[in-house]
Amino acid sequence: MIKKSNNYDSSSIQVLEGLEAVRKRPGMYIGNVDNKGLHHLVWEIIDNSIDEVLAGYSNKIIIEINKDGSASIEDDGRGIPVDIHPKTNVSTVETVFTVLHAGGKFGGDNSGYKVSGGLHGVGASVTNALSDWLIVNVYRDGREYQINFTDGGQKSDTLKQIGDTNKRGTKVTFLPDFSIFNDGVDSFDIDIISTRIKETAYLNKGLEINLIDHRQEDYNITYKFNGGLIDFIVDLNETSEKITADVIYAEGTSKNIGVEVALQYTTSYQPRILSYVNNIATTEGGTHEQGFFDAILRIINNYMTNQLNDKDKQKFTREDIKEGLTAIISIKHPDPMYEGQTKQKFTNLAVRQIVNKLISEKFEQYLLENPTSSGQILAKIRLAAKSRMAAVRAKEATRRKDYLEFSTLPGKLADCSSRNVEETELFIVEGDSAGGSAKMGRDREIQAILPLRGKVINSERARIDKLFNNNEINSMITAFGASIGESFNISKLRYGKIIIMTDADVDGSHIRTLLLTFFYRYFKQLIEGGYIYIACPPLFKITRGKIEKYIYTEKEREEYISKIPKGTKISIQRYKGLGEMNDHQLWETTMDPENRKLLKVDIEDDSRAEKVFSSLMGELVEARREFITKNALFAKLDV
Ligand code: 28F
Repeated sequence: MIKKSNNYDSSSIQVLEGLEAVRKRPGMYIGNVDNKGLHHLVWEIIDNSIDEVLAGYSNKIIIEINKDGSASIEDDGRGIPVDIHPKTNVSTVETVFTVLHAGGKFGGDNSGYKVSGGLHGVGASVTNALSDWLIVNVYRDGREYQINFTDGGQKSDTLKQIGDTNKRGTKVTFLPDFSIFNDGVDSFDIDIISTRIKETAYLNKGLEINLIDHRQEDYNITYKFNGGLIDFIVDLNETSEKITADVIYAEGTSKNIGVEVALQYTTSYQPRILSYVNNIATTEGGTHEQGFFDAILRIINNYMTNQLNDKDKQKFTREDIKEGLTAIISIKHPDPMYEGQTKQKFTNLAVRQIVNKLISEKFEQYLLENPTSSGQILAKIRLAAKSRMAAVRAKEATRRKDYLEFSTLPGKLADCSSRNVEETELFIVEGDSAGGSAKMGRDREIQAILPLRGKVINSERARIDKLFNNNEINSMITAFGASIGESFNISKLRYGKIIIMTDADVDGSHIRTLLLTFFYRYFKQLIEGGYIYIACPPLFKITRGKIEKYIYTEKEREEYISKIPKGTKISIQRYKGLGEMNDHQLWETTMDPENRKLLKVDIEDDSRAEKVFSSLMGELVEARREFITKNALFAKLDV
C-alpha cells in the first residue's frame, strides 16, 4: 500500500519499485512468459471493463488488434476518475496504471462485483509494466483526457485534457514488450481472444463485445447474447442430440448474490458442466455446483417416488444424473471465497442453498410439464446407474485379475528400468511395427513403450462399462499406474511424461484425437498437470550428397529448399508413417531428449474444449464434418 506522503518522489520511488518488480519476475504476476502469459495482459484490461459492466455502467466493449501488433480495448463506462488520488498525489488514472493491485481494491468502490482477472486481479499496472508503451484515454464529464506511458510505465507525461467529447468510458491501447516473452511468442492470437470474449458475452447477457483484427482483411465480429446462458447451452449442444427440447433456465438474486443457471439433457454419455464466479471459470467446482447437483438429484428422486411411484426407489448417485447433462452455473458475488491459491474452487456456503432452491422449482416444474422428456431422462439415468455398477464390477474384476497375477503390467508394455518419475517417459505408439522400432531405438533406462493395436475406443460415445472392457484402455490405465476416476491418485503415476507418438497421416491424427478425448474425459488432471505430450516425427528427409537433413514442417521444407543453390541434386523422402523409419532414425529424430521436439498438450479454454470434443467425437456426424472444416486445429499446443 502507498503510505500517505506529501513529497511526490517517495511514492514515485515506490511506484518504480513496484513496476520494476513486475519486469524482473513477470512469472509471479502473469503465470509465465509463454503464450498464455502474453494474453493475460489483455485479460487484465478487459476485466477492468467487465468490472464496469458488472457494476452496471457499461454494456459495450470494443477490442481491436492493430496492424502494429498493439491491442486497444474500450468500454462505455464512467471513465476512470481523473481527480488527484489522495494517497498517491497523482491522478487516479495514473494510480490505476502504476500501482500494483490498484484496481477496485485500491480504496476504490468496493461495492459491486470485481472480476478477479486471470491471476488474482493483479490489475492494469502489470500490463503497463510489461508493455513498450501504453496509452489511456478517458472520456468523462464531456472532456477527453490522455496519459502516455513508455518503457513499462517508467516514464509518463502527466494526464492532460486533449479535447471535448460526448462519449463516456475508458480506452487503453498498449504494445507488449515482446522481448520479455518466450521466443515465438510475438503476437496476439485472435482465436484465443475470440474464444474468451465469446464466453464472456454469454456470461453477461446483453453485453455487446466487438472484436476487430486490423492485421487481417475483414475480421470484424460482434458477440451479443440476449439469451445469456440459454444461448451458451444451445451453442455447446449444437452437435448433440437433445433429450430436453428446451433449455431449462433460472436466474435470481438473493442477498446481493446473482445466480444464473441453465441445463439441458442430451443423448451423450458425457457430462458437460461449466461453472463461473464473476466470469472466472471455477474448474474445480464448489458450493455453487454442489447446490445445483443437490437440487437435480433430489428432484429426480422425488419424481421417481411421487410420479412413477417407483417402489424400487433406486438410489441414484450424483454420477448417474450427470450422464448427458449439459449445465452452466454462473454466480456474481461481491465477496467470493475460494479454496487454495488458484481460485478454482468456490466455497461461499450460502450460495449452495440459493442455487439449490432456485433451480429446484424450475426443474420440478419442467419434469411435471414434460412427461415424455422426463421419461427419457429417467430411463437414461437408470441405464447410467446400471453401467456404473457394471463398470465397478469390471474394474473389480481387472483388479482381482491383476492381484491374482500379481498386478502384471499389460503384456505389450516394454517398461523402462528407472522408477524415478522425474525422468521416466511412456511413449504410446500406434501399431506394432512402429512399436517395434521404438522398443529397439529407445533409452531403456527412462523410456517405456506401449504399442496400441488399431483404433482406440471413442470414449465420447461409449459408456464407462464398455470403456473398462476395452484392452487398449485397460492397458493404459494399468501402465499409468494411477488408477482412474474417484480412485485416481496422481502420486502413483509411473511416468513423468506420457507421449503420444502416432503417424503424421489422417489415421494417426484420428488415433491422437481419440487418445486426447480419452485423456480429457478421464485423465483431465494429467493434461492440467502438463504430463501429456505429442511427439513430432519428421515429415521429410532431404538428402544432398552425404548430408541428410530431417524436416519437421512444410514451412521448414520450403525454407531449406530455397537456400539450396540451383542445380544441386537433392532427394526428398516423405515419411508417411513412423514404420518407415528404422529404430535408429526414430530415436535420433523423434525420441532422443537431446534433439527431439515435443508438443505439450494444454487446455486453453474449458468451454471451447468441451465444444470441441463433443463436436469432433459426439454423435451427430454432419455437425462433426462441418466443425472440422471450420476449426482445423483444435488443441492449442505449445512447443
Ligand atoms: C479499457 C479498460 O479500465 N475501465 C475502467 C473504471 C471506472 C472507475 C474506476 C475504472 C476508484 C478509485 C479504483 C469511475 N467512476 N477499461 C477500464 N472503468 N476504474 S477502470 O475507478 C477506479 C477505482 O481507484 C470509476 C466512479 N467509480 C469508479
